[in-house]
Amino acid sequence: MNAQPAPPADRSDRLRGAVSGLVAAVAGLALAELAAAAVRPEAAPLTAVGGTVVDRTPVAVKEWAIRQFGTADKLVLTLGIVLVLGAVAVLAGLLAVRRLPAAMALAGSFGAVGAVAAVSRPEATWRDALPSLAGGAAAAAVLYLLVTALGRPRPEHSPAGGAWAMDRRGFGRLVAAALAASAGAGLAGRRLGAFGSAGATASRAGFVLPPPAVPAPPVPAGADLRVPGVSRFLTPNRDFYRVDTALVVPRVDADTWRLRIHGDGVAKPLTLDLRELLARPLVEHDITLTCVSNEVGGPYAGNARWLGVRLADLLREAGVRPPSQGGPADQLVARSVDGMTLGTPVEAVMDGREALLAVGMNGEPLPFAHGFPVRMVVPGLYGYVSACKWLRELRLTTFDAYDAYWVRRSWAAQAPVKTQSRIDTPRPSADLVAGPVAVAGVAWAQHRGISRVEVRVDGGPWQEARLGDADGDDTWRQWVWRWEATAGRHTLEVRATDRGGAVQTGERTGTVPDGATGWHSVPVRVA
Ligand SMILES: Nc1nc2c(c(=O)[nH]1)N[C@H]1C(S)=C(S)[C@@H](COP(=O)(O)O)O[C@H]1N2
Ligand SMILES: [Mo]
Repeated sequence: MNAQPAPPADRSDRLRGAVSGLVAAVAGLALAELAAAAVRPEAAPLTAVGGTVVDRTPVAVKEWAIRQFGTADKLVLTLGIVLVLGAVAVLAGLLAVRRLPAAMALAGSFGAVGAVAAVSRPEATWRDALPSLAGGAAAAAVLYLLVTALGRPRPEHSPAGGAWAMDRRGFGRLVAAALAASAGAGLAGRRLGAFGSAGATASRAGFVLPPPAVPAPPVPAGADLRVPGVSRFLTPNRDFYRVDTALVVPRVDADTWRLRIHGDGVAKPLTLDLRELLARPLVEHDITLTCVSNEVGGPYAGNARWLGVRLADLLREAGVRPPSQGGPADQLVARSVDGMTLGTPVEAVMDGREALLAVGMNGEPLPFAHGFPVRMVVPGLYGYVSACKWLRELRLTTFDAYDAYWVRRSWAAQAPVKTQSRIDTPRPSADLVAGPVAVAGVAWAQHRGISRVEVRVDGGPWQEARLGDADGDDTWRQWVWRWEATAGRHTLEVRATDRGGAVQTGERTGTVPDGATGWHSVPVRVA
């Protein structure tokens, strides 16, 4: 405190201070959201700070968060940031009652934190600082208004002797006005945001998938065993898992989209727009996509019918040769519009497998969340080393010369998919009745194929499951095993064998650095 100590704050002062701080924060955020809708969605402070946290979170914490919260991890992250912001807002409000300038400076400096985060995001320009700066200034201004306008010292009316006796009704009105203005700004931001992405939305709505020059054969009738509780053979787009670092889904306008192909050994660099890309023959192919972050038995796997251009053909057109034919580049680095980088072996992309630049997913243009307008899909590789969504650049380089995003965060540079199998039914800890029980699920070993699935009960002998028909080697396979369940507690386990004869290892490892191994095991109770 300074030379003229203010009288001690009483409870209502503190309450008013805390409320003022929170209202100021809400107002600041709302204005920032509105401004971000005008600048670009990624520049919103919560999004920018959230993105920075995502990029800087240690792998162990991130894996823990994915385990705990699954696909809701982004929501949890945003809530966490909101909580921290709320706590600081309350502190700033308490401070404001006694030292208003310091509290305003605190509010402003929080805006500055958002601004620094925003300009440090991939593809950001200095304009990205504006929403946060405006938000910080608005928060400081609202704090000032709330704390001063009704804070005239009126000691004679204040039996408690507090210097900041408050006119409750007036304060309440001011708070209500600030909140109403914030809600208005928030709504306007929404509207403006939708307007900003209207071009992208229209470009997707108007996008008619061209017919494939090479259609995929129909899925064999017996691929889907139709056992209740088992994942459908083709995953509907709305159920397809989503894993990415984007806190706001990029909405790319197909009409202005461009793809650039360049780098080491690219004799003829290319820049293509969508029409030029689609002038090439389109291939349709069924591929199961899996995430390296998937725990044994986890949900991050999906199977879709993709439509796209053969990546190998496009690379050859650009003059690229794979390392086995003397090409200088062994890594293909895909970059997305949101600055994500994924490194794929050039050899794998050009070895004859159906590596695609996909535009279609299960007969629809890619959903925005899955990479509209163009993404990569490569059979046999985990998503983080192959499946770049919202693709915008392909650069040829070497693994020695460049580490992609996840490789800088302790994941392996090379990550072929590991053979895995999952029990979809019965669910863990299910209560069953003695008698026949269908134990069933899926197994995958993309680009090698699945030749056998076995199940065992309580560590007993392995028993062969019946397989669904194979739809090529790049997709998962369903399996079912009929169990004569007996009363008691039991543990079911599953393992798969690929077409090369390699049996899925039972050794339990975590997801880092190149994918989990071990057998999925499900405890059940039989009455
Ligand atoms: N631009 C971009 N592409 C990305 C990612 C990402 O974070 N950003 N995540 C990758 C990862 S880790 C996986 S597993 C797949 C998931 O694709 P999906 O969300 O369509 O299932 O996308 C890949 N492509
Ligand atoms: Mo992933």
